[in-house]
Amino acid sequence: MSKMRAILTAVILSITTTAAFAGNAAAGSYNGVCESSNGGEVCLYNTTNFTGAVYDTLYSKSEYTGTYYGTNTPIDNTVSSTWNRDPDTLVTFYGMPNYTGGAIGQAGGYKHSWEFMGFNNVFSSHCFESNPSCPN
Ligand SMILES: [Ca+2]
Ligand SMILES: [Ca+2]
Repeated sequence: MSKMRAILTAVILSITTTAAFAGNAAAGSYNGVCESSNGGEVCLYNTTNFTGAVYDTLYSKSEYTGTYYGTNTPIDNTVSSTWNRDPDTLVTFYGMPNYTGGAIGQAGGYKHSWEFMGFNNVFSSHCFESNPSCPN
């Protein structure tokens, strides 16, 4: 009985530790840092080489209404490179809001510069394939 109690205590301690890490203020969506924690972010840059201002998010985004972190520059139709830091989830970018228009996928973990691929300054939404509201 006392052994079972020890095991339960260990499990509870483990959960508490995990919650403390999840609440770490240094990591998170839209903090200006492209991170792989919490499942991995997708990061949008308005430069072609993954530098400068970034829009980093853990989530699908049906309309590009935001601005690059710390700037007044809208992300809509200004994205030139992207980095999918979710290692195992495809993200699809769309030329129009609500996951419509021309579409191109980016596999987990990859970086792409869209300048030479005909998708420069066109993206207006993106969707992680794990999101049930994504098309197909
Ligand atoms: Ca981040
Ligand atoms: Ca667009």
